[in-house]
Amino acid sequence: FLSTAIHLPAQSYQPTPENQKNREWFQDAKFGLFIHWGVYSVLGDGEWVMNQQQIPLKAYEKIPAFFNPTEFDAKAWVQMAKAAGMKYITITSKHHDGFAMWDSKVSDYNIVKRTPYGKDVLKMLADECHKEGIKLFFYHSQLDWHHPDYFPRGNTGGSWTGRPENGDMNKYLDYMDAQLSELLTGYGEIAGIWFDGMWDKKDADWRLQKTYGLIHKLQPGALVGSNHHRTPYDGEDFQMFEKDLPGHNTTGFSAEQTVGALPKETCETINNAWGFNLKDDQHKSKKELVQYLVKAAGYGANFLLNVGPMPNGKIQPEHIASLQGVGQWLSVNGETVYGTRGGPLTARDWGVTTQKGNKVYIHILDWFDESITIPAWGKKIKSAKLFSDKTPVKFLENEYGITFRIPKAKLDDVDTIIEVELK
Ligand code: FHN
Repeated sequence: FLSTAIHLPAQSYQPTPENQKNREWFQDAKFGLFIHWGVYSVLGDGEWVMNQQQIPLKAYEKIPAFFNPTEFDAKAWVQMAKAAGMKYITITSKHHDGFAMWDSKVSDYNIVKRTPYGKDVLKMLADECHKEGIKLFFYHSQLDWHHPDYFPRGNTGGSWTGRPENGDMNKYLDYMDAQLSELLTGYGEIAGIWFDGMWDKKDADWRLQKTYGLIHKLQPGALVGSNHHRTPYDGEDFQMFEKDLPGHNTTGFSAEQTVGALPKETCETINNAWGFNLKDDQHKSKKELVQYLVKAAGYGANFLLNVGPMPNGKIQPEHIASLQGVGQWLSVNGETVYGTRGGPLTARDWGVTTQKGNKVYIHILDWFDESITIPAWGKKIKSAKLFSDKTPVKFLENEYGITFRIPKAKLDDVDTIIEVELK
């Protein structure tokens, strides 16, 4: 996975006005639902199960026959996302196992042809999203453990796979482009394509310009992003930081800073796994989720929060409950997150700032004292109050910074928000 390569892209791509408008929408939206769902869910051991349990291709191909998500209800998923305060959904159209979750015409290795369920879940979800004003992105894996021409396979190959040991990358990329064309022509407006997996073959020619050009030709407004852990390539519309606040690089991935300030997104999962994992009970608390969202906003990034639905099509009840908790918090405090941009102060140990017009929201996430002094940011303050109940907050500006005084009883364990109006 590791890559430290820095490349200087030739910036020839010019986003259309429609695309630029969508970039603004994206940055305002702040919160999205990430969904890892595929035939791997049947085994309840995450989306890497084929690789981690070393299941040969021929054996893995038997799994779709057991995938019958009769409880899948697109409406329930979309309502859950809305109740959580999420503005978009990013779902796995195809993960690394190569299985298409839609009615692909260029491969019968898909949900309609190979499962007893036999229905196109992406179509159902797209229709419901469009009806409900939720935007839909497709996560699409470039790495493919099924297509015979995907070779060599970097650190994910091996003789146990039972796959051919050679292949024509161009043929594979033609296939990938054909599948992307299906997704961008048969499912109405698509908000964007979220790529993942080119880290598997770092030195291959991925023909990115051809693929990105195709996407922008078919849907000029669609935002292209890729989880390649590198500086963005020409033709990308947003930058991803997997499991990392922008620039933090805590997971060992190279999260280089943006060249040319693209909108940013960070993704994290609600427990430890991306795809459904029976043994995973490391569920994040409402507080952790809210604070991650707020921190991301302070960094000017969206938060894409993942759930891995069960093979029956339902989402784990404990995840629904935490999402509802975040939604309740946002229904009260959303004004300090949605439509904001990263605030005038970069992140601090105690929290972050967000900004909208002449208002700055100081989010105190980790602080226990009655007064807090923060660095001044060059603009004079007109007024300060607690966002929660509008109680005026006393403040003092001097050469050491700005000191705010908040009665102890008003400190909120999740987020104490001071709303500051600038002069
Ligand atoms: O390998 C994948 C993983 O399964 C999952 O999809 C995450 C989501 O960001 N991305 C990958 C690794 O970078």
